[in-house]
Amino acid sequence: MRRALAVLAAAAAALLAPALPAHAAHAPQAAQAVHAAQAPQAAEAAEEAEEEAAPEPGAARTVEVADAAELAAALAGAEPGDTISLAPGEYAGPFTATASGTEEEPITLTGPREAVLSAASGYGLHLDGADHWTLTGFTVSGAPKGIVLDEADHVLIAEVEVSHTGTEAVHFRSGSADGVIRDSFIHDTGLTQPQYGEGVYIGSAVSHWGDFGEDGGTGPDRSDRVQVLGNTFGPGVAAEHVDVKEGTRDGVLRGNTFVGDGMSGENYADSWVDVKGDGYLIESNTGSFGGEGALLDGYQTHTAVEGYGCGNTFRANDSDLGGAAGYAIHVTNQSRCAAAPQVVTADNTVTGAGSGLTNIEVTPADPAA
Ligand SMILES: [Ca+2]
Ligand SMILES: [Ca+2]
Repeated sequence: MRRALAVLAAAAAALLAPALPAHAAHAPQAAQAVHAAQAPQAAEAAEEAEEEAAPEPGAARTVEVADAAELAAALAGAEPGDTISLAPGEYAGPFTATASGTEEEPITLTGPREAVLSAASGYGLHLDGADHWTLTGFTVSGAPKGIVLDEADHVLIAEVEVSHTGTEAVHFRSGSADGVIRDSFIHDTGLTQPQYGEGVYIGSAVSHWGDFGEDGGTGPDRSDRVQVLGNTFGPGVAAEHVDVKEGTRDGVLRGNTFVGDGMSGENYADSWVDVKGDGYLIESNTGSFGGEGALLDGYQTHTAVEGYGCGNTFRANDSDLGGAAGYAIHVTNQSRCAAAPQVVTADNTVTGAGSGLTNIEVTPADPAA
């Protein structure tokens, strides 16, 4: 309603606008009179009306939706503090949100696992410039891409299930910083393009910085400080479970479970995690492999762009490579990281790896950690 009024007001303003400069130029007295009439009582009244229109703290709305049209309308009309609540059922998308919440009043989209978003084309759910959202509980299944964030900061994704995607399941892109995905279940990805079937994709490859990078595409995609916590990946994740792209930094991967069966091996996708960003902490994750697929190593680090892919720390990860030929933690670029070497501490464990724990010197575990 408010949106419709705003559109009408904008249309009216557009119609009147051409007349205003002439009016003001040729009738200074009239303009002055209008100004005098409006101030100060009218201005005060307008201010009061504005205050009344703003949602009161604690008076947040809950919008119940039960079909695709209602969900699309709720997303389009979302305001800070809203909770959009999905009933169990099928929601055929694609769906997009562009409104932002605030730090104090995020916008929440929530539902049970039996609320299933899908899309024949595009993304199951696209947060496009939509900051401060919380996504909880529901499922995205059967979409070319699952959940995609562009320029969407401070988004929390919790306890969702994402599966049966054509390419990647969840993508933090176009400088979508300070996001968290936790306690979620991601499996059966890359059904149409296994080489791009990542579980969680952080940032963009250098070949896509032109589309998604900072400074008009001349710099990296700074989807920084993303935290991936306590999720279960696989089986059936066709590319890396977490692909950390060059130019991103300071994220955390902690407490995740990686089940490597179903990895395609295409486009070098042959490890649970691939780290090409900087300053990541990869800690207390558990990985396994039952022999179905192309897993080579558990974790790999790479320098995809000179100067990136360094200063990452691997701590207390347990890796069962199920007879795969590689390392639990394969640091391929230590010689290019003299200023900020990768660190692999002695409390990482490995079984079933043809080459052992790691190819670099292990650092004593911090007894305080
Ligand atoms: Ca990849
Ligand atoms: Ca690889």
